[in-house]
Amino acid sequence: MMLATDLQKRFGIPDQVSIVDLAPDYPVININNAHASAQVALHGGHVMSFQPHGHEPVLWLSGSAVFAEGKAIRGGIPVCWPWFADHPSDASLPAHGLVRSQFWELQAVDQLDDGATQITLSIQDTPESRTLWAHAFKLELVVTIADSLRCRLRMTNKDKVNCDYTGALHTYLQVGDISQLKVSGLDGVDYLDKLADDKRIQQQGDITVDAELDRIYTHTDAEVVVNDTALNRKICVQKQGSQTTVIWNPWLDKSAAMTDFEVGGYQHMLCVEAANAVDDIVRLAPGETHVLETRLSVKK
Ligand code: TA6
Repeated sequence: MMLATDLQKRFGIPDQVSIVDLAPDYPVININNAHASAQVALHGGHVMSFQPHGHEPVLWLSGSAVFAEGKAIRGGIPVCWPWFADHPSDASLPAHGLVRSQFWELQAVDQLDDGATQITLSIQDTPESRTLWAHAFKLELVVTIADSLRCRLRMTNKDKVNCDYTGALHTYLQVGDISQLKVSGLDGVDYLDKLADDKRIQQQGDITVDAELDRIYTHTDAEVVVNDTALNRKICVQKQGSQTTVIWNPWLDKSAAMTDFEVGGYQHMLCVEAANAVDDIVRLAPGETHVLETRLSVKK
């Protein structure tokens, strides 16, 4: 992987994009354009923060997050791939796949005509990755920072055989107060309750959160609106290439058991994840691509 100093020389844009080491050999891209500020780590292809000018941060990032190779960053938008949650048949493999805990390559930094900044990162198979997932692949993440945040995860099957995978853009939204939250857009949609042996339940009305909540909403491409009453704003989460939406808050006990989850952080976050999971499995023939996209915007 290139050093931050070399990345800065090649990709830096004065007054808009700089690349520095957040920790030794741990480069991050700092973006500040006319619309917003953001930070993206090469580790995990991980959007860590996004804040449109004049708004509160949109993404939650744990104050106890660990910035070290092999450890997924707690918060922001982890890229879960090529499996969502636990590996379907081998519990010894890491949860949420391989790529959120590996360094990606920075491919491009572009200024767009409307003043947005577009970052392209990629990762592909290695001899090591093929021992854990026996396919040749190329993943590209294109992050567009404007007054909204758009993340497009493009998977290309570089293998000679079909490949099946699941995954998610595991977005941690920042909210003023979880107990004053209403989430709309999933009324009438069935979900699997991960806290009740995957019992299938139909959502009635808005979602409110007053305890641990871990739900996989299926067969839905709906926009989700998080009514963040405490901050007097609405966060809109749109998606493409996904029929599954995951809503998660670990609440007190589950978050206290995670050393990288800052104490009390559960009161200020909610995961709203654009996913391909459960029976929403992506099957690609050799050379085929699939794009999973999430787009975040804020309204006062
Ligand atoms: O997306 C929800 C979930 O699958 C939860 O079950 C919980 O495990 C969460 O992801 C976080 O997983 P992680 O491996 O990042 O601690």
